[in-house]
Amino acid sequence: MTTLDFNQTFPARQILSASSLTINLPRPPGHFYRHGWQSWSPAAWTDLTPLPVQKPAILHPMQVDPLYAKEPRPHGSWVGAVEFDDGRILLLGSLGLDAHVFLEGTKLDGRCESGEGEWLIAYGDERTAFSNYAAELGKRLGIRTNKPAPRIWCSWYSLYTAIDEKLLYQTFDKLGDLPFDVLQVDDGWQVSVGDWEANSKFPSGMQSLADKIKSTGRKAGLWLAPLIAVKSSKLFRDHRDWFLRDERGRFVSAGFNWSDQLYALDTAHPAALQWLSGLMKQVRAWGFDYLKLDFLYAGALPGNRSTDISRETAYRQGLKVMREAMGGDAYFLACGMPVVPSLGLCDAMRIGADVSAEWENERDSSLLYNMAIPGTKNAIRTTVNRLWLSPLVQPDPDVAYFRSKECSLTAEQKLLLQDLALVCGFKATSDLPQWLNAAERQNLRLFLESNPDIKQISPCAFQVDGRVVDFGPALALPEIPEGLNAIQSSLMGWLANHGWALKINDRLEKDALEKIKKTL
Ligand code: 9PG
Repeated sequence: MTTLDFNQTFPARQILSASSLTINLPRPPGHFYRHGWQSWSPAAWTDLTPLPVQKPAILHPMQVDPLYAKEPRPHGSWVGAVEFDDGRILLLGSLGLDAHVFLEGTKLDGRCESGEGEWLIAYGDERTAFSNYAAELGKRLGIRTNKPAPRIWCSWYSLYTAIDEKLLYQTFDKLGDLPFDVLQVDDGWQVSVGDWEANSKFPSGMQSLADKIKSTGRKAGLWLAPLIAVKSSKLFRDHRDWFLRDERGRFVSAGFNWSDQLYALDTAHPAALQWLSGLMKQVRAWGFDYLKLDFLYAGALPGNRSTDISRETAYRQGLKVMREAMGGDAYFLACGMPVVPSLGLCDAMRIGADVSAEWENERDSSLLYNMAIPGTKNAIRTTVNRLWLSPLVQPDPDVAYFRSKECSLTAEQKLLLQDLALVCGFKATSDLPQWLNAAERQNLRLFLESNPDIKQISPCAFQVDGRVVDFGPALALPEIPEGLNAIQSSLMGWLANHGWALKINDRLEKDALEKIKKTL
């Protein structure tokens, strides 16, 4: 246990080793930088007002670090920072895999979950402090590859799981000569979550799908969620012993999605690791060179593992095995991944929540107080607050929208998202060519061809070819529900915490999607 008293003469950076570290502040700070655990978990500067616990609890393992989901103190995974009246910040950042930072009154506390670890304490202006932190993380975990980010068309944000071979082939043809480097098939091709084989909507199989994409002159991309499975999958039925359990022997929940309960692979289990390696080799052999590996947080959930290593170490071991098996020449985008333990092993990282064709959903953001759930405002807020990761890994802000069909984003909101893609240097869309009018298709082409000059002017404002783009106004937090809204919020939280309610919601979304699909 190490204790320090903060004073104005603190060095710009110092590194210490400690299992727990407390910095006494002279008075409570104005703001705290919260850093969420995985891609979708919110990252934001907040004041010190306690925030409501995000709802529904059934999604905690899938959206935040479940160990800290109900933490009443301001909290950050690996890193936290406080801002003083003069605008300077004090950052406390772990250089290990398993630490958390809390603010309790005037104490900034860092805690390792197991054993001792190194810490960086940085004091000064925000951009310098975070860039010092990134540099130290990079020295220990590795920095970004020099592979340029490909320009991607991804099937998710238009067709969702309603993809099939015929529709995708048609879409690939209609993309014509739009300058994409990768056509990426997202969720919906697999037999089941856990069984990574082509389902009946892809009768020609996965190799043909990759061949079709390659015949258009692009690389083939594929989405998989290798660290989770549903109970009905063959993987789960055949290998129950590969799945993570709690101290009472019950399977650990990895959240709820696809109208089903999710379970987590134990990446400390040698046979599970071997299976992961085989899966990556299989996908490469089909011809996919761009892999979006998703729901990766599951590998780092708390539980009893088959060998006695920390959850983050077990996760990193699983990720290493997959990286080695896919080969260094594959482009690896990590998604839904715990941030720090993934550094140095992937080419790109999704650093925010999913976007959606809607700016903000009142029910989700305010009533459920859920900043991890898909929504463009949630995505922008977290991504902008994680841009300090850029020197370490290619940031993925998720797709941009150009269409007006099936999209309620205003022109300004679409432009903000496009500008964020330019700032990140990662360009992707899911817009169906069938949905774009001539002007929108031309905008998309110009976006894909552009190579703007980007200059950062403050933590959340940039010059893009001389034009000022300020993300600041988009970073506000949702309103905390009060009075009648608080009652409605409790009710909604209770309802959304039930599998049957989520299933009804999924059914309604699926029906709406089928209707849309019929118009294509
Ligand atoms: C496929 C999708 C897409 C997408 C991924 C991921 O918190 N949530 O409820 C939540 C659900 C789904 C989700 C993200 C968050 O989407 O980010 O790009 O690949 O899976 O199922």
